[in-house]
Amino acid sequence: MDDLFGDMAAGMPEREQLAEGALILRGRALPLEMALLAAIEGIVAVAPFRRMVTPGGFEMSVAMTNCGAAGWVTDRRGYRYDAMDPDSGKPWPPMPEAFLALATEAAAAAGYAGFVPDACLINRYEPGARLSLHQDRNERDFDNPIVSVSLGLPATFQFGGLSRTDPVRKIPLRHGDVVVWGGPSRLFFHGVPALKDGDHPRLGRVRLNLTFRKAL
Ligand code: MD6
Ligand code: FE
Repeated sequence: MDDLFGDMAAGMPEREQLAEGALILRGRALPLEMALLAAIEGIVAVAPFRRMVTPGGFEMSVAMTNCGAAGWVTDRRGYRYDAMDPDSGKPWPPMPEAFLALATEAAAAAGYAGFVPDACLINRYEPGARLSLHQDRNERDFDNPIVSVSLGLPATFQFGGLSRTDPVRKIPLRHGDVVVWGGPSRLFFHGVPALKDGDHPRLGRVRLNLTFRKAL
């Protein structure tokens, strides 16, 4: 169920603080659902999803693409932001207006007024795909928050602390949920365990996640 009643029936408040500086806004992306999905189709037509290779030589189970002035990439040389799509040699597609509007509005609602992302990483999970516990630290400064939008199949989000061995909370993220985090929790470890199979009415057997950052 995507509606507010569904969330409330499931015991999920509309706003939930995860940690200092980190907030879940349940269903915040739903009003823009169609615009977001159309924009993603446009991006993927120019910069298709691909499974990148980690510096250690492992192919990631999550497929990725980007839009905006900078895109997150990984290969044998390391993790970094790059203005160019390495597969095409051309700039990443521009950030769609609906993306920018949602990221800016959600950040402001969470207390981060003036956030203007220049990078959006789009993650595609199929059943079994996972993202192991990590910190997001390839951005130039950590003063800006990250805005994260979940679409499609539900996932469990693992949210830890500043140390890899800190206890991890498990939070369900569903279609339309937005997480904003920055400040004291900006460098907290987090991950997504293997996606469970399912069939989402709009996206089928897929979860998409958009993460907006100020990377440059
Ligand atoms: C995901 N998200 O939800 C993976 N990182 O599929 C992330 O790794 C992430 O959601 C930084 C900030 C927000 C995030
Ligand atoms: Fe991350």
